Amino acid sequence: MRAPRPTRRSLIAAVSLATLCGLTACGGGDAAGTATGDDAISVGFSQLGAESGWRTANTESVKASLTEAAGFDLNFVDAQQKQENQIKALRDFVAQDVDVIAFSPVIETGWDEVLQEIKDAGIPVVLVDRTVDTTVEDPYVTWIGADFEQEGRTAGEWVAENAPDAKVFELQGTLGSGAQVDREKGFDAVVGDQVVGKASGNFTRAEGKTAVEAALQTYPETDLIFTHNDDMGLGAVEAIEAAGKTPGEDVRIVSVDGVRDGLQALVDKKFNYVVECNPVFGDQLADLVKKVAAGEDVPKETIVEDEAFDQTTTQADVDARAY
Ligand code: GZL
Repeated sequence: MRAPRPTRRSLIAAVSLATLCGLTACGGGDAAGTATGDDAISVGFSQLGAESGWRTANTESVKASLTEAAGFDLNFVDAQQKQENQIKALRDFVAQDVDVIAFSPVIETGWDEVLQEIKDAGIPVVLVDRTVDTTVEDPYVTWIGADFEQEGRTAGEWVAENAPDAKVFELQGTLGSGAQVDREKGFDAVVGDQVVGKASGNFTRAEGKTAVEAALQTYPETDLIFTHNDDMGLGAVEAIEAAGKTPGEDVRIVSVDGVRDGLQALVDKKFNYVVECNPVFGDQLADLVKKVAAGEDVPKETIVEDEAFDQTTTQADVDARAY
């Protein structure tokens, strides 16, 4: 294990400054500012998986922004929703001595050892999307993502307003993930007394369908499902229809994400309300990574703005969606 290198950031800052001088005063490099070879900011990115439309859109946004032309050397690794794969990738990034490590932790806990190893190596961490719960002091420089608890509250407020007598089944995301923990916290704070049962669909369509097939047997009084993401909600639609019921009517559906398929379900009257969780923040991430690599100050957190959609959403709105 190498001793911590407190001057790492100043070293990167010096290299960045030299590169800038090279590009301006000495005519070195590419006039467009494309980093060449050693000047590029090497980024190790551990993406948790490809479990949902949201994740796919997020990955596309990250890859579209952290490009070679923009000055990055991106090593992007998909963990197939397995924490052990993320931990291996993070250790590989340390061995590669990347300039910055970015990752979206599949669950909040279990990162203490590897985060300490990264800290000891003097590599700054940018936390993306999901959150961590760790004993490591000051484990990351900055986090960019959505306010999951507010998303849950917004969904709960719609239910309180539009379905105050509903018997709610809560279809939860990956148990122990920041998105699941905080969406549940926000929703239950508003209408927890209406929740008759909960189960996880692990943020996937197939597991969401399976969970709702069981829920409709266990909680036959269910007439509203709060799903932590659109993909599980679309699985719920299949389960509700298989049970001979009409989604959006017999069993209303309140969802989170706002991917195109989720908004299409709104237009098709199978979803009733969708709280957006915007995955397209690659440009903001790229800006944060550049500043972190240069040792510049960055905010501890950047909240990605969300909105919400009801059944007044039109087909034109859906067709115009970026993701
Ligand atoms: C939210 C993100 C969640 C999405 C799901 O920012 O972490 O993970 O809501 C995805 O679709 O699986």
